[in-house]
Amino acid sequence: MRRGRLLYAGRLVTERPRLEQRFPRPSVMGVVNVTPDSFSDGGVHYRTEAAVAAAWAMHADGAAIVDVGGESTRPGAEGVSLDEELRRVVPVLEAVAGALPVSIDTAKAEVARRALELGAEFVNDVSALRGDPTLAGVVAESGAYICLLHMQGEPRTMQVDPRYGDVVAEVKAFLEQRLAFAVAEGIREERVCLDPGIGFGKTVEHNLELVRRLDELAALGRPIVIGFSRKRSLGRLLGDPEATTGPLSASIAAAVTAYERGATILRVHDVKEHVEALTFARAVTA
Ligand code: HH2
Repeated sequence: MRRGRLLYAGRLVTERPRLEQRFPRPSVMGVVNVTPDSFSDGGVHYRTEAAVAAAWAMHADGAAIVDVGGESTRPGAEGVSLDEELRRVVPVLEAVAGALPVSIDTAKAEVARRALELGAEFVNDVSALRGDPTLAGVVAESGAYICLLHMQGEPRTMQVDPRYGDVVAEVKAFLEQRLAFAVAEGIREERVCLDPGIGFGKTVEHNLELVRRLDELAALGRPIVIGFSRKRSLGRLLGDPEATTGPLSASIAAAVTAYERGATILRVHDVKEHVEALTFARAVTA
């Protein structure tokens, strides 16, 4: 094998740059939920053709990567079976992975393995390697990038009554521990990014505090991912106590604010508008 290259799934894969080189600040991750029940889009990308078209459109609009997922993690969601998750995402991955930059949003090793074989380069794991004991090995072997996300509880119950002493200190300690676990499992630290998990077992105030003190999480030395797009905290902050989503305007403000406090990757549904807003923010701060 030539120096600087590695073999995965029978193919030579050029060694990847550090995550922060591959995804400079700010980079936009476009969300493609191949689900009938996601909180944010009501299933508009559930059909393969719709998901593929959305992925290409997000790429054209400036997304650095598109995040394809087949299982909703919205509050109250039940998990889906391996077969069902594969049935949803594989046709989409066959059409786009390798042709444009793709992340797979999964906690299942088998889904990640199939996605990486098809050309995905990034695993977005909301379980932070706590869900499937074989996922870390799949990521390590493939050399993929990975996002580790903080969640209190599990999607079915996480929004029932989330509590913390100091939310930032607890999320930081968790992410530091999961980063150490990933590295101990053979994943290179330079391929890992961290996500405080906006809305994953957090109140509105917890989510705001995490963005307010994002510099403390950035001090862990790894790029930070923020996914505030369309989340219910935005709608609730704006005065609807029953909101299950939030508007685009507040989503953009959240992304720009997070970027200014150190976020690297912004995970969003409305790529064009976020790319435009972040281009301005970057021009001012760069
Ligand atoms: N949020 C959701 C799903 N995956 N991944 C990361 N890294 N960060 C996030 O904040 C995040 C995530 C939930 O949003 P969405 O995918 O739009 O909804 P659903 O889980 O209902 O499909």
